[in-house]
Amino acid sequence: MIDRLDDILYPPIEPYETGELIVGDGNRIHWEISGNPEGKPVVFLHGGPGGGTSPWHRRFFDPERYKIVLFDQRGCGKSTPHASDPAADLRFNTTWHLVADIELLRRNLGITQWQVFGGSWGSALALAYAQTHPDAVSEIVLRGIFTLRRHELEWFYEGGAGAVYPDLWEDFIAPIPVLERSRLIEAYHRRLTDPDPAVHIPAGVAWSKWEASTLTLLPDPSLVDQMTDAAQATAFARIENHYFMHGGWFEEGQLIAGVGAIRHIPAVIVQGRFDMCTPPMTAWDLHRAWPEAEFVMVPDAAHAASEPGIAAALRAATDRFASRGSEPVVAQPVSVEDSHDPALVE
Ligand code: STX
Repeated sequence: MIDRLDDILYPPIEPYETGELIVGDGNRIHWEISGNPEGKPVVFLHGGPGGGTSPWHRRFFDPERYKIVLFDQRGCGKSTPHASDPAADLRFNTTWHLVADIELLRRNLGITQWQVFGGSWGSALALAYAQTHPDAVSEIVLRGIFTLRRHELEWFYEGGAGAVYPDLWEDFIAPIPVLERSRLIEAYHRRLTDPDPAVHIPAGVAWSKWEASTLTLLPDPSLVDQMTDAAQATAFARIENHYFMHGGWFEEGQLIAGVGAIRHIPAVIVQGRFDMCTPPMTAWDLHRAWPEAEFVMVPDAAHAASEPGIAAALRAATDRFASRGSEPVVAQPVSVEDSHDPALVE
């Protein structure tokens, strides 16, 4: 599927620098930088949570014009401890830990302001980060909008999307006894936290397979294979389920209610019409609350960033923003004589 993107995205590149950020609570965050060291900074926020970054994620950005930062959020990808390890403690893995990690990474890399690019869970994290640290954000590019409201979680994990994929839904509920099926996120939580691999691995694989098989408009066996590898699937399912058990540690509707803090930041919202994972209702609600952000509904796409129409819209957004200068927001000393602002004179 990704080879089909060769005409849409930038060519593959390698990072020029990588590192591990020690963020506390025993966690180490793996990060990398590619593109132009003098370019406009952008941070890529991956999905899931628990999905990790992939080399092709660098390809949404012009490597001549962007300094491209990718990192794996707590517990996944190359970050440690990996959540597939039953000893990994998820208590220190919450949205607000990740928001703090992003800010620590920005400061450690000596970046004043960066573009924030995130899809799916990455869109929720981008909104949470930008609303907490608006001065650190130059532009926002979002796709497949997900804000973890109760009805969004219920749509995908408690039955809604099963109306479109009844065959795959049967496989998703198969590990859960009939009497527990009225609360599937909780039933999965019990299995994913069970120390016995004979319990948590099949649960992790079934959870991840449901997601992997429903993200694209047309089946993508390579995505399903990659996401159902036992360690990857266990970590992904454990982290996602942990976040969803807690509603992402958001007040219901918090991310959409909070757009007032970021309305002044240039932004693009890209949404696939046939997104079964995060259906367009949420992108629409965000668009209504934030009409200043450019809104792009892709008519022939589902959820994944690898959907050709979505990838093209994302690249168009980053290309357009590449020519915006990143204005330093460091406060300049102002002397009283220079100032014509009466508030500063008094
Ligand atoms: N989870 C949606 C999400 O963020 C509810 C997501 N789903 N799969 C992915 O992300 C990857 C393809 C990045 C693994």
